[in-house]
Amino acid sequence: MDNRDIARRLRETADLMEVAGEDSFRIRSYRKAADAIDAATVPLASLCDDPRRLLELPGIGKTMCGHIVELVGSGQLGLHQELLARFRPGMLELLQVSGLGPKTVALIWQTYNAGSLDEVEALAKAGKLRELPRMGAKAEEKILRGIAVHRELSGRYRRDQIAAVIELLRPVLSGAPGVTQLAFAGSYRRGKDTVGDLDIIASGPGFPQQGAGVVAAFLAAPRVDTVLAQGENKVSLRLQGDGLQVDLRLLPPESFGAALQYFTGSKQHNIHLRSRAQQLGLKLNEYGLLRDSDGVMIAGATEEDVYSALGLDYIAAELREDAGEIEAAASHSLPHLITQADIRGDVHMHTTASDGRASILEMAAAAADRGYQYICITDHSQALAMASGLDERRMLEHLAAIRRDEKEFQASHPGFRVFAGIEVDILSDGRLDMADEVLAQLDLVIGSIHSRFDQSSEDTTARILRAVGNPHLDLLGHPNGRLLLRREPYQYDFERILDACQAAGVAMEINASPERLDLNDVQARRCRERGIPIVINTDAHHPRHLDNIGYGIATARRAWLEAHDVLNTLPAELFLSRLRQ
Ligand code: DGT
Ligand code: CA
Ligand code: CA
Ligand code: ZN
Repeated sequence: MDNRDIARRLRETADLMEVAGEDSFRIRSYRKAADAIDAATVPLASLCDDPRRLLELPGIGKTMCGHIVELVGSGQLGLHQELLARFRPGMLELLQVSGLGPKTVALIWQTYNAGSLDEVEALAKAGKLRELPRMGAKAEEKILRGIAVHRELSGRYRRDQIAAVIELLRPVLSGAPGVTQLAFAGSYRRGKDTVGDLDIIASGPGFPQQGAGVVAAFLAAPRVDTVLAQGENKVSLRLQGDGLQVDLRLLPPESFGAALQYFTGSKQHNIHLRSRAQQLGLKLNEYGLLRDSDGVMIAGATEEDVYSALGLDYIAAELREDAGEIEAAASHSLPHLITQADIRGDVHMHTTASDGRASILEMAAAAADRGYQYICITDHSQALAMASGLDERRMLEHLAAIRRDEKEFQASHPGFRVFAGIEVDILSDGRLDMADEVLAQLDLVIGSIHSRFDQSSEDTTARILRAVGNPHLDLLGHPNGRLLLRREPYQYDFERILDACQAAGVAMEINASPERLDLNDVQARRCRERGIPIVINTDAHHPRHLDNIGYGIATARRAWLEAHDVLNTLPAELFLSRLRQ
């Protein structure tokens, strides 16, 4: 059980206690402990042998210490199970619906004895929720929308969750008897921001008949919960914890490329490709590309062979959505997609000056280790009090510290630039949360929305337009404010914002955090078409978050972006000169 799981279980316990109407002081101690665990830098499981070390963490007292030891030891928490037994199993899912906090859930439970998604949805549709105290037709409608969104999102997973599973399975499968090639396909390989299930292709001589070894290794892999299906060339499993489904398919080496192509999809891309094959007198399936006339296989071992035999340039997996890529491959006009190696600097990150975990110098060192030539430090402004955002006085001190630390860092890393910037809040009326005189002294000003997500589309559009109108703003940070699988984007007129950005020379961010991926692929492609520059940032709050850049690159590739569409592929001085003048 990792820190994230422990924190989640404690938060769920707090929510369930709240529904049960327990003491608010006690409830708060569970939430505080969960926050402390999220912030902890060591795995708690490693401290459980010596519980005194657990007690040293802020916010962890005797009770929490006991809970953590219990969770790490047994994977369960008695109190959590007791509470759940009092309600319905669906209660936890209900609590995840946006617009349904523990207080509302408690009220619904006490009044109607309803505790599942279906029950609450039925009540809302019957107009029963608006009759409750402090509720109304609007709140009821919001709950209905929340339930619909939840249904749509549940059963999907963020890319970092899938990456963790791949890290677990790759060594198990690649080391299994007979395996010569292994690939992770499906929507994950296409770089989609969320993934429904994980598709794996394994090949080796004589597979699938000779594949018993890899099937055995798969079944014995860590985290396997149940076997959903097992056939001659396919095994499907469900994993413990998040319930992810994983499909493994076995094929002989001569079919590996065709299978990888087929199971990478997308379905629409495959349908288009098959019809092209038919026109050429060929037949394409997961085993190979065959000649209609005599059934002879003309390609199949590699994807390159398959595309080439269809008269197409190789199409990168991220482009395979039937969004013009097949036509472009036929006319040799595919984009030369950006790669991670093109990125020369990361210019959105936080330090201990606001809510980051590391110092300026530690972030610089981590970036230099990753081969970058520059970074920009962009801590929060004061409106984000929770993140101890900076006011003007503290920003000026921080600016001086950044300039000092840059000099110090350059002694060991000549030429490395540490730019000074800010992620300034765009206030609800569109003003920036920092005096212009201070913004004027910074190298980069990122404007982001962190509050009042509920404004109307008109108000949010006006809000962002006013922010873009501030001559100091260089970049719009995570322009949709979505949190994948948790919070919907705020609504606004995207095209009008693009008009304004284009006129003012303001760039748009692809925030590479796997919880955001914001801009999304479709919007970023629109920016490329409009000539609006993109910056890909990790928004790191910890040195290791710098590794998230790959998620942003995948989104950029899905958006058909080339290196020259992205400002932070430029050397430091050119990067600065290309920001809004
Ligand atoms: P997901 O898992 O919902 O995020 O999306 P995918 O794209 O990974 O979809 P999945 O797992 O159902 O199937 C993997 C790939 O297999 C899919 O991208 C294309 C291929 N595939 C699956 N079913 C069909 C089908 O009925 N026709 C065709 N042409 N391809 C299919
Ligand atoms: Ca899939
Ligand atoms: Ca699948
Ligand atoms: Zn932000």
